[in-house]
Amino acid sequence: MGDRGFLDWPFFEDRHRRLAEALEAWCAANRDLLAARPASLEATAADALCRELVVRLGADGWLRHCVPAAWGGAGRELEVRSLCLVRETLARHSALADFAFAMQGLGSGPVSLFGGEDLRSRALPAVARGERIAAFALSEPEAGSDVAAVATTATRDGDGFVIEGEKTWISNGGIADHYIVFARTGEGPGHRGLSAFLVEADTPGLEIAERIATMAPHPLARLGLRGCRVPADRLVGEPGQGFEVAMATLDVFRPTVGAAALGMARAALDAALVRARERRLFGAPLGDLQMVQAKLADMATAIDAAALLVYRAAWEKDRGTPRISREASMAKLFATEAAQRVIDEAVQIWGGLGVTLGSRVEELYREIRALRIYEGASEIQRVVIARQLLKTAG
Ligand code: COS
Repeated sequence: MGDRGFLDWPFFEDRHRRLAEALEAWCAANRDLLAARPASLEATAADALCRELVVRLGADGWLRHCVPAAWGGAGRELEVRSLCLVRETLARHSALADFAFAMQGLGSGPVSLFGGEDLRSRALPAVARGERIAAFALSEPEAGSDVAAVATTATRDGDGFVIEGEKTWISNGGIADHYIVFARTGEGPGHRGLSAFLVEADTPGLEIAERIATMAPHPLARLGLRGCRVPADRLVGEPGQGFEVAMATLDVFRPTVGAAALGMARAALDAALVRARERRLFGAPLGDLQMVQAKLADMATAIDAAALLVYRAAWEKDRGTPRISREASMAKLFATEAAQRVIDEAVQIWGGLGVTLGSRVEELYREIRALRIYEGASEIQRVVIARQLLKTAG
């Protein structure tokens, strides 16, 4: 199971340790579900498994960590340490289980953080039970990293809004029951003129224009929004508050991406240690070679450093710091980049078997890659960190 010593760190309380232990036991009891993989690299290959994971994670109470207690959740507020522990643990066993969990959080986070009472009651309890699949629709063909450039429009029309535009690389696209859509409402220029809406998947005018296949299959799509009419009560937050809704949601969820990377890196180190002890080379275990020892030492050090940054960011948010953009960006940047290197070294230690399709480290090698891109590419995290440094230095 690898090193669990980090749970003794002062970032955690006993309830976090109990959570990690209980989820580990659940993972052991659900080994077959977590070992299941999509049958192919087709764009829709992961849909059925993803749906099943949402149902099971919901039925067994894990999705309660994605919403606040007043709407069927576990904690009074979204608790970043719990989100991180769940993502780290699930990702160590199954990237798709982690994905299914994470999207319930990201795709409902704007409603938890900014939604009115009615919207929260409409969406959150069902998300927590795994009866409503959630999605976060921010990126567009010409606006992924530059959120202020969102071109999709939402125009006032009577007592509602009409949305026109296109969204792409939308996780859970094709299987979601609702999408949190960010669109331009024009209260001001650039980032000052965006708003967020909860759009039900069956709203006329919302179409799945294309399903997108990736190197590590999960449900993903391009959406068309053509004359898509939504009532005004589906606004998440105030008109013109959309940029802040997106950024504040990402502040909560970026550390959790780091946590997922951490889980995958731990899985890779565990696999590398098995190989280093069992494989014999030049008449001795592979792990007797100093070059292999150096790799293992660097992998373990990177994992601890990533864990410190991830749980520092989570703890900082949980103790009430309103903006943790710098800490969240550092956690995501470092943990995802480190995990990529750790997994690459695990592939190297496994040699030919490491690149053989279907081996655990080959799978991790494909699965980690997107984490350096989604929810803000590594380059964007560096922008956030550097801007804050320059601002505070001034
Ligand atoms: N919480 C609340 N407000 C925030 C915020 C946060 N975390 N981050 C920024 N803001 C506010 C700023 O304070 C600023 O407010 P004022 O207008 O009052 O000054 C405003 O939002 C604009 O901020 P900024 O000037 O930093 O905006 P930019 O347009 O320069 O964009 C980046 C900043 C690039 C960091 C942002 O667009 C970003 O994070 N991009 C990546 C998005 C992403 O993750 N995409 C992937 C899609 S989701 S899978």
